[in-house]
Amino acid sequence: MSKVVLAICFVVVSLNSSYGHDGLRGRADKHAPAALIGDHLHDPGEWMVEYRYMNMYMDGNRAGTQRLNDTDAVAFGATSNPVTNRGASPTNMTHEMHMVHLMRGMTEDVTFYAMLMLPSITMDHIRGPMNPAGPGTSFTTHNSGFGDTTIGALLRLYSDEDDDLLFNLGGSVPTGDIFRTTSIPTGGAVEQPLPYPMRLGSGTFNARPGVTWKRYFEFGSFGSQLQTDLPIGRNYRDYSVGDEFRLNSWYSHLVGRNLSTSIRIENLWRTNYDGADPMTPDAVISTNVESFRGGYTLNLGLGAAALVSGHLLNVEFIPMLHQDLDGIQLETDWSLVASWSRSF
Ligand SMILES: [Cu+2]
Repeated sequence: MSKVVLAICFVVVSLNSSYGHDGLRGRADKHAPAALIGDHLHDPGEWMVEYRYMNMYMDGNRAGTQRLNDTDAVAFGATSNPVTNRGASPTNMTHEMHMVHLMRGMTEDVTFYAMLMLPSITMDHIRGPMNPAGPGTSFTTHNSGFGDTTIGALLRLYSDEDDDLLFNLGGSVPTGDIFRTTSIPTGGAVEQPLPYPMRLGSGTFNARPGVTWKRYFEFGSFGSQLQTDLPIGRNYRDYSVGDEFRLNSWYSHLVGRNLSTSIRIENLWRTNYDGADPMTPDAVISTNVESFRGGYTLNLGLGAAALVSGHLLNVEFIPMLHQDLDGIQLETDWSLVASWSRSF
């Protein structure tokens, strides 16, 4: 009799400790919606390779919650504190990012990961009243190359049959360039450094701790994640980018075992920059102003994921619902994230 009880206990314990590919964690909803990372572990010895593409589109300026057209954006800078947009105002921006994401399960409870970023940033502008190349004309600047590299470990805090609670011990390494110059804005008259949002990295080591909770049901899964991005100290240009806090909640609904759809709400808070790059005067353009970087954004995410013979395809469209920005900044209209991944 006691042997039977022992055998049953053994089976129950074995089932409970296999949080790997089978059962609830091997379906189309095994990863969070496409824009998120740090939500899942891998089995010991298992690798994951992912290619991910993001396109964020920003059109028009916003001061607080109020939208401003291009001429109003230039006019706003004449009386703002500090005065800005005398040289130019941004009018829209396309921020693309190619990402290569590697994960490897080290133990049952620890997965290492690294992510290489290749941003490609294009910004359109209108020239302001003090620009030697003539007010009211337009120009475009572009920057691309390596961004900052994300590395970290995901640690299991708690799991049972249908719950996972993970801690993200993550950070970033300043591999992205933060000081390139251009003479395009002034029509060749003056060489100036690219303003803050045109730069490829933060220039600092950043701590990126986060925590994720996921719960699996027969019909889908629910997840919630707090993720941060916190620069440590200042970079060699004597500034640091803002702190970032992202609070996400999502629900993924299984259409079949290999197909799911998701809905997500993201709260994003950013603080303003600290310090100042001495080569980026506030009066020239609003994207040079350290106190015009913070704000709050509420995003919606509408996603789908499909498992096709071991390949996971994950896509998400992210319209902005509400934005309240410090000073004047380009508003975010929408983002699109798509990824392919495979574990082996
Ligand atoms: Cu993975």
